[in-house]
Amino acid sequence: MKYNLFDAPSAGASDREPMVEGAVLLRGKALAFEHDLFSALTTITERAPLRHMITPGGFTMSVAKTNCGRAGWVTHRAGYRYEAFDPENGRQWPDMPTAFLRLAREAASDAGYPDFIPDANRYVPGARLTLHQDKNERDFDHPIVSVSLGLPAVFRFGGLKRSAPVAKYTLKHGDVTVWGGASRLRYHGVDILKDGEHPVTGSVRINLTLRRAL
Ligand code: MD6
Ligand code: FE
Repeated sequence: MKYNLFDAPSAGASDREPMVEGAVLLRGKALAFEHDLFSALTTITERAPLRHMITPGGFTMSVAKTNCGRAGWVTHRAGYRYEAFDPENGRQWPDMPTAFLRLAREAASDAGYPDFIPDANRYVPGARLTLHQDKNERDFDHPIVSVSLGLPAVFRFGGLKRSAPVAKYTLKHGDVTVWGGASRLRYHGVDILKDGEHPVTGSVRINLTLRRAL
């Protein structure tokens, strides 16, 4: 097909990078929400501090996590699960902030998943995440919306088997990835974070993973 001015992607559309069927990378999508996201994060971590969870196998996770919303992801001797209460203090997780809800909904809808309402999230300064599937949620019809803030990280996006080849994407401050549909159970991970200094977050990367858990 002949390419002309009228087929050229608009400024907005060019910020949308398809990854594989069902998955897109929305560059800079979170920037408009930056201020509200960070003030909400402060409120959450005051009530539910970041902590290094212990895996069922007895290892301390290099990533520090916390949760908000009705369902918080926790590790447990028997595995991983979502729970309404913070095991550290027995209180409910802090409410899901409106800014998280709005961003999750907008990003999911940009990616072709309308009416997405997240009810759990966790966020993680530093460290690395080995290749894994997000599969502790009840219903895989809902996509995962993942927001990157602060230092850049190399995100690996693989296939439905751990051994499948992976594509690598450098995720920067404000980038949002959405994966659902045919890509919902793809293996993914984050390489060891390189040292650096970001004007907004300092020496860390923060990731908000917004999902419908229940
Ligand atoms: C990321 N995060 O940090 C990708 N998955 O860009 C994840 O894959 C992830 O942060 C499950 C739970 C928390 C996460
Ligand atoms: Fe994940």
